[in-house]
Amino acid sequence: MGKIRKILIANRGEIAVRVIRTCRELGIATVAVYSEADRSAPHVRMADQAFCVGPPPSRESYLVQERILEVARRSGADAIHPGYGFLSENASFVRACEQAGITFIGPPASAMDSMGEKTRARQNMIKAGVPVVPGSTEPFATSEEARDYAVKIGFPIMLKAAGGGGGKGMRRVERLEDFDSAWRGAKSEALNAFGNDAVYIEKYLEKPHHVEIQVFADTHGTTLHLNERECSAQRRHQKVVEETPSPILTPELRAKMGEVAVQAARAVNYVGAGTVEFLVDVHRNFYFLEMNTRLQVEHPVTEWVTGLDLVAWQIKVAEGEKLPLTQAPVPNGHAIEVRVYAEDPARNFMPSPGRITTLRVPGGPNLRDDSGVFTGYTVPNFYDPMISKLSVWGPTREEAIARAKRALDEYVVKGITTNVRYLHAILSHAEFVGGDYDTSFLTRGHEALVAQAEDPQVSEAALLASVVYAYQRDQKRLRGQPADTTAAGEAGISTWRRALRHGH
Ligand code: MV4
Repeated sequence: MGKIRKILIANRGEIAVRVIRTCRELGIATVAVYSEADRSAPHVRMADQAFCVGPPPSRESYLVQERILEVARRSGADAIHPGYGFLSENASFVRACEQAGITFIGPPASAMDSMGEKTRARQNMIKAGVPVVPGSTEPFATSEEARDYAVKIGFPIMLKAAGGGGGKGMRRVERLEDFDSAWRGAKSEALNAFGNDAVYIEKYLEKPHHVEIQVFADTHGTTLHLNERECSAQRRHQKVVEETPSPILTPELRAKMGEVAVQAARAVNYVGAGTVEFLVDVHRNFYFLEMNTRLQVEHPVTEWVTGLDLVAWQIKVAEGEKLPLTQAPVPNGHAIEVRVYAEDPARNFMPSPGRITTLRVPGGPNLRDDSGVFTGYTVPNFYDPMISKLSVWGPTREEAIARAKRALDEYVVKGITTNVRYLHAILSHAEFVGGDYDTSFLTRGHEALVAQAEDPQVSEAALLASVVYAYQRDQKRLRGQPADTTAAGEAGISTWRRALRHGH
């Protein structure tokens, strides 16, 4: 507690840059850590000091607690901001910081313990009166017991790893005949991913929405929520597009879910920024899924509609300040974030690391580019290939979608392949535009979205036809005659004008 003067950012990429920016605004000095693959990374250039913490693999650098703490001590940092991923939800790291007398900017270790394991979290939430997906609260000792329980609650069911999240060790089981092989599969995958083969059972929810509530708590007894984020546009359990408000929430449901999320946070004595994830079913029942005890990737959309700097408030709460509000703010307008990845949608989203030879990022009003790259930068292949987050604000959802599409059109990235066109295709898809898209949207829409993401192939004949069309149209206009335009003709023109802008 007390004023923080120097923060070590135990992360890389766009989130390290994001945290450094706020520190600079608050007059707080910054210390970057980096692996040998990140010597020329933007966060290293932006921080006041930077220290190498090891070779490229994160297990040998960003994840080595002792190295990070040693840099904190050596540089005189009085606090550590963990970002997301890496050590951000590691309770033993929080305890090590405490022992070293360094403030961990995040919740107490005890809150992480309460939420870390899924079966424990479910038990704690039931005690707190928070609705959880119907199912067991303990892992099963034998496949026989598990099978009996599945029969009791009825198929389809979901086998889930108690130790983890993110879809690993998860199996949907439709019929009794499939149970035993699914059980073995879930167990071995769980053991592999989390070193823990404990598996429990939930009732399977059909086509749920993923809606999460941002919560915030200070050390003076205020715990509030900052509304929701709709995160149903996911691919293989990776979020691709996030927005707020959720198009499917009514003010009543928002208030109810917000209240329950605050209850969840209070039950574990939460402090700082956290997120309570819910599944919302077709009847708009909602169920606790898990709590993320960190700042999330998609926090900018919440910042857009609340006007708050969440990183600034994480720091101020860690300094012992009181939150500036005591109740959930009414969301102002609409915000959308898309995640720009160095990956190739046409090649099954294979990562596409390499040197960025040209980079032009979108600009203009109510638009934010949280980026961790620059022209000439080489995207290393050791880490998550997300290179930037584009987020926009608009008074309405419609305007926000139009702005996001306009912004994506302005991107020029050469040297590597990105998912920019794929993102544009999502924002143009009728189901997304309609607003009621569930977690199966990107799987169901896969073919169409990937096809649309292909660079338009302009044949020479089509190009010539389009030029003739444009010439005749413009000649008529110049003579003051009405030009009889056609939709196909106009579309042809925008196709090659767009190709020209992008330097094809
Ligand atoms: C579920 C579910 C349906 N029923 N649980 C996927 C990741 C993990 N965090 C929870 N997940 C799911 N759990 C029950 N009982 C469907 C999913 C799910 C999903 C959830 C959120 C976002 C995207 C998803 C995509 C597929 C499945």
